Amino acid sequence: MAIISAEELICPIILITILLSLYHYVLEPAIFSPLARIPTPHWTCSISDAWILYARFRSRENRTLQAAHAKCGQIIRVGPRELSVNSMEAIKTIYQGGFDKHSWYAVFNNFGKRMVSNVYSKSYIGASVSQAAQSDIILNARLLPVINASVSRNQTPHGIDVHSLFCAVAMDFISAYCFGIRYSANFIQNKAHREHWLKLYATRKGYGFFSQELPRLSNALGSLGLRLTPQWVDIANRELETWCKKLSDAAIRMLREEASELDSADDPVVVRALLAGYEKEKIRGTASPIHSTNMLNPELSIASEIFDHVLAGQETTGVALTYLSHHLSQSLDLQKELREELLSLRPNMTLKRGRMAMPEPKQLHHLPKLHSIILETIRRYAPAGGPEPRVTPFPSCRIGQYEVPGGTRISASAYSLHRDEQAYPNPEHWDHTRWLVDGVSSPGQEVAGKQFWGFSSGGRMCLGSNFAMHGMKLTIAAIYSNFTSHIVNDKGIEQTDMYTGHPKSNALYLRYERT
Ligand code: HEM
Ligand SMILES: *[C@@H]1O[C@H](CO)[C@@H](O)[C@H](O)[C@H]1NC(C)=O
Ligand SMILES: *[C@@H]1O[C@H](CO)[C@@H](O)[C@H](O)[C@H]1NC(C)=O
Ligand SMILES: CC(=O)N[C@H]1CO[C@H](CO)[C@@H](O)[C@@H]1O
Ligand SMILES: CC(=O)N[C@H]1CO[C@H](CO)[C@@H](O)[C@@H]1O
Repeated sequence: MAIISAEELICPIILITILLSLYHYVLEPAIFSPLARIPTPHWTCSISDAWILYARFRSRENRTLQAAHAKCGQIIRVGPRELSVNSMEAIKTIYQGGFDKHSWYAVFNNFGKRMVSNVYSKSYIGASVSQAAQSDIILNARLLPVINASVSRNQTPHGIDVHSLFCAVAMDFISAYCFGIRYSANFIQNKAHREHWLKLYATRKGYGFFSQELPRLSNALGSLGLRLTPQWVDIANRELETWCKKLSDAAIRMLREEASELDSADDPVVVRALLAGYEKEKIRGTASPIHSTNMLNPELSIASEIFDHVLAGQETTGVALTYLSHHLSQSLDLQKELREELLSLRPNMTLKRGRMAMPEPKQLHHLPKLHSIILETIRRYAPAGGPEPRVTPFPSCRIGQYEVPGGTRISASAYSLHRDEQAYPNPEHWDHTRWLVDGVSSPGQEVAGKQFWGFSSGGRMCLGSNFAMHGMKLTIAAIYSNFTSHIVNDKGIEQTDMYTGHPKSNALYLRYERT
């Protein structure tokens, strides 16, 4: 029997390894994979993620993808195992079809989402006495006095930074609904705390790239002691989480100790729903493995679920209110039209001896102009406009004319959908009349008729869409029933190309005037 030398053995192994790698990394993805039939915006896309990662790293993803769709069609391949789509038909398959969220969303927890979706429904919010009482306090006792004071002090050479103020309004609304007004953030009045919080938030936000796009590389380097994300990002994260946990624990304690005698504004609606959800699972003993780890520490699970709501609901809503005010401030005629509509509320929201009446939600949601300017703002400046990645199910599925294997990352983005020329002629132009048919918009019908996707769609769409719409309508109605706004300084108002696109300057300075 011939003895094989080490050399003779190693050579074929190397050769086989090279051939297998060539097949696995080049031939299979570029030629044999079913994905090979799908157009690519760049020749490297079928064998490498470099093209799309580079766009992401440079924060140019939205415009890059939009241009790619314009060039190559509605379904394109942007990486060896990644597609981007830009049609309502594909969206129906993917999002309404319940494809799983990609692990990219690891930043979110969402174990308890199904326990609280009820309290975020439109009918629940509209009927909630607690929400109404909280809105009354936030608008009457916090927001309007701040705006009114900016008028009186005539501190107008600089105006007031409404972007920061609107992020505060959003935080106050969401934290009051979660924790009750007593433990809500009072960012509207407490400017120093607000600015500190927003700074921590901005710190954490800029550093998602490595952990989200290259988790394995990040972890591998991390175990060698090399960090791709600076330590102060972790420190900022810990501080934000600790802040949220403290408020959440306080709300839980309040519920346990004073449950029966709580004021309606103090009721922590979301905490209450989550607590009840965990109690129910404990009794039924039906907890899944994920949930049973949560059961061991429900306080921590509740805080971390709510942390998602706070992070997802604050800047998005703030951005929408900022761009909306920016457009209104450019047209006194539009402000006048809107005010006329607002004055039709019964009772109306004008200030009487320093207070205004709160509107009935039903009436508020039937104001076509108010509805249309909000929709148009979210269309043109989708606050969460970036791709929403999902994963195709195994073994495969059909997207358009293509058979797509399971495990493929696939996304659509509001940024591109909202710029489809067919659905929205002259898409860069902000024009609320797109949503008015014969002067009447049909709240609730917009999704069927148009490519509106600002809150995504399907089972994993935005949890807080109704809450956001409600809060934004109340805020705009309260302000424009009583004040007129003018731009003082809008330098840097252009939106950044990020998952949550905000004004480049992170600011907008307006001056308010009593009407
Ligand atoms: C104008 C304001 C807002 C916009 C434009 C917006 C938009 C979005 C979008 C596009 C998504 C991604 C959905 C997907 O991946 O398919 C999302 C997710 C989410 N949003 Fe909002 N959002 C807003 C306000 C809020 C508010 C006020 C809350 C408060 C509860 C909230 C809570 C969430 C949560 C928890 C998720 C994750 C849902 C899940 O993973 O199942 N959002 N939002
Ligand atoms: C608004 O309501 C007040 C009562 O709160 C009323 O006096 C006033 O006339 C109303 N304004 C308009 C324009 O309807
Ligand atoms: C607005 O400011 C004026 C003083 O300039 C004050 O008399 C009035 O009570 C204030 N209204 C509110 C709602 O704060
Ligand atoms: C304080 C204040 O600005 N009040 C105004 C509220 O709005 C009505 C009409 O829109 C004015 O008449 C009030 O002066
Ligand atoms: C969120 C968003 O719209 N970001 C950017 C997308 O690309 C356009 C066009 O290049 C930019 O102007 C936006 O700021």
